[in-house]
Amino acid sequence: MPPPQQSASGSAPTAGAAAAAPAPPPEKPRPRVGMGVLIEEAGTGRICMGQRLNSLGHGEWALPGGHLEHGEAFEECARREVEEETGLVIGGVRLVAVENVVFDSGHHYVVLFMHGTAPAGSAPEVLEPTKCAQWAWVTWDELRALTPVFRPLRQLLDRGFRLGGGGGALGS
Ligand code: 8DG
Ligand code: MG
Repeated sequence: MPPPQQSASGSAPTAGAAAAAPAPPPEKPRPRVGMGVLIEEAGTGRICMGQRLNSLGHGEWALPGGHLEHGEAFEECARREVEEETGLVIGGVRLVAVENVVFDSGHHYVVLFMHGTAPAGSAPEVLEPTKCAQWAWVTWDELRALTPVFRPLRQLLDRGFRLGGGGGALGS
């Protein structure tokens, strides 16, 4: 039978030994996953746009949205962000486009664009007043003319994206 294992000094290792280990190198920054939701009002086809108060894109017009949370499905994230920010309940949620967005500030996001439908006549509410000044329903032509527009959406529009097809759905 082999002898029982022992440390060189014959005693158990102390907690101090672990503390002396070198610190791991700092992690390289990696892109985050952002989401913008094209909410279409049933019947009118208008889209919900908001004026941002967040530091990134302050004052710019953008879609409701936010960060994909750990373990979250795309559709779940879209419904959650829309409800938290506007109170709207959307259905028929699906992924319609993806953009790779590197902001001038250095932020890097892979942006998922989702589409969903809100019942006719529903009114978006400003539920996070520190993040959004106002919501507005706009036609697709009005949306294309809004300025300034948050970079992810600008990038999507510049690539020729249109609701209901055309323009391609993937950008890099
Ligand atoms: P969260 O922490 O609640 O998830 O985010 P938030 O408080 O809603 O912040 P946000 O700025 O609205 O969204 C987080 C980031 O998501 C934003 O800084 C950049 C990224 N993002 C895109 N595209 C879009 C978009 O079209 N709309 C919104 N709202 N965010 C987007 O990259
Ligand atoms: Mg948001």
